[in-house]
Amino acid sequence: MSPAPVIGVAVFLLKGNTVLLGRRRTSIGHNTYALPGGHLEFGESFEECAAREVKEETGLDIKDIQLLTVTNTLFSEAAKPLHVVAVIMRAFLSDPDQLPQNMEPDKCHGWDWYDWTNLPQPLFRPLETMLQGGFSPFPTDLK
Ligand code: 8DG
Ligand code: MG
Ligand code: MG
Repeated sequence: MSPAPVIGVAVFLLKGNTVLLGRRRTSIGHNTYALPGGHLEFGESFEECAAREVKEETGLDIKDIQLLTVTNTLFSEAAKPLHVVAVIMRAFLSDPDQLPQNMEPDKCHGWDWYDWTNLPQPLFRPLETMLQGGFSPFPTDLK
């Protein structure tokens, strides 16, 4: 029997016209640039999961956490095929001077801010698909 779809939560952490991305060191999407995020735990709200995963992975504290959209991705080519519905959130730094740290170096090569008009390649496939569809995480008053 196929495994059930899982629920991910990923966060567009915005700073000016940049977003925080990290290059993955994981079987799914190895070496691609992805948002911080992880899997929803039992009983968590999307906002709680976003804040927890960003803190666990980058050490950063975030505020103004909002739901943006969802993605639906099948990684059928993976050694263990995965179907993930990712809840995509937006947030901002609680303290604009706080610097990202690579808290899980076994899972990520490191975090950095990337200009929205000059994103690194290759992007994690769910992210690439969103952007190809014209998605922007920026509030209209910041565009
Ligand atoms: P956890 O054990 O800490 O809960 O999970 P993780 O190791 O941090 O999980 P992850 O692979 O970073 O991400 C969670 C799920 O969300 C995973 O199945 C893939 C999916 N996902 C997307 N888009 C993105 C994205 O841009 N960033 C991240 N981190 N995950 C994403 O569909
Ligand atoms: Mg995680
Ligand atoms: Mg993660």
